[in-house]
Amino acid sequence: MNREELEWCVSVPKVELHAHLNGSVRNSTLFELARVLGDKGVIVFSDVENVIMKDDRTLHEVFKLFDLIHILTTDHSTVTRITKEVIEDFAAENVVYLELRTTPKRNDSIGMSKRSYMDAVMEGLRAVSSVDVDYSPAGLKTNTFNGSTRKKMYVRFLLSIDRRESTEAAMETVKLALEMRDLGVVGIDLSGNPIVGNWSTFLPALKFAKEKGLYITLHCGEVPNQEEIKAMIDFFPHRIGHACCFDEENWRKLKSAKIPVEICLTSNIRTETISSIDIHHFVDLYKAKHPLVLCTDDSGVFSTSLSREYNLASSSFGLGKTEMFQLAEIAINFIFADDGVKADLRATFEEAVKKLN
Ligand code: 6MZ
Repeated sequence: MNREELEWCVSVPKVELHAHLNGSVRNSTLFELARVLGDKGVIVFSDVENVIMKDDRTLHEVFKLFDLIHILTTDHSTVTRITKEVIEDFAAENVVYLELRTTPKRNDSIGMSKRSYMDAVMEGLRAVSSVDVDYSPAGLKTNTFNGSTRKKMYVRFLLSIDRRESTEAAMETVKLALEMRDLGVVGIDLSGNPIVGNWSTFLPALKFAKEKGLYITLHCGEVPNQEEIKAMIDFFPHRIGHACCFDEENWRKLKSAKIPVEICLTSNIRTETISSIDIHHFVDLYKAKHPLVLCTDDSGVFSTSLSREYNLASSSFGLGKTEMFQLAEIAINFIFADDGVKADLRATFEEAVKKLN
């Protein structure tokens, strides 16, 4: 990786639309948490260390890793800590608009409800100190914003439904999202192990969310389940993630529906969902001018960053600086926020282009 090119990618303002909170935790934080639980005898530290350090994982192994990460992170104070760190890490990458997604978790044994989990997330957001964060759709709530000249970042939340969940649990997540709208929750994501669960289980909750005006993004086509892919496109979500294993017919459908695709290059390669970067569907979508946005997915788990994803796209697909800047800027069109936010972001990019040239 060329250092000068990577630094340039860092300096470009960027929009991140597909980042899972627990997949974006720093390795150093995971080790620290594992050490504490190891000392308490809850886990064996060396086992955890080996699992976290492993570089290439199949998609199946990734979900086993998430179960481990959740053991380390799922109490209120840790959720607050990782939220603060993850937002600050994205800010350091020059991400000017972040949609962070997470699965609200209920754990009766520690008195955690989906709501209290999200309250802990919100506390983490309010604790961010390296940048001013605008997190309210009404533009009213910020951490320190007024009159400040510090760097500013927009943060919005998507609540994830895990494919292991029941219809009732999915519905609870949607109701929670509606309750938390003025705290920056803008939509719903469907994620989790793609070989688990059925589309029909989640459809009632997703339909309800859409009717109530929440934005919807779906993990779609991480495995070649063409029937599900077709049903998902017919649902017409506002965006989809991945889109790796489409047959020709579904590919045509996606393109004519013009549903924006969140592309996660490193994640797809590391999990072997796509066998090699030079056959990645980014190229086809990019050439067709299909709406797409580069994203990290799980920057901690896959040891990447948004700048690295841009750098990888540039080196793999031969895109120059003008194309890369345009790619970053065009992502504004696909965010789940109002025209005021979009206009403000466009102004940020206009300023940046003057400095970069
Ligand atoms: C599908 C994924 C994922 O929600 O606990 N998640 N789901 N495909 C992926 N690609 C590799 N990466 C992450 O963050 C972790 C959760 O996000 C989903 C999984 O459900 C995982 O448990 P949160 O913050």
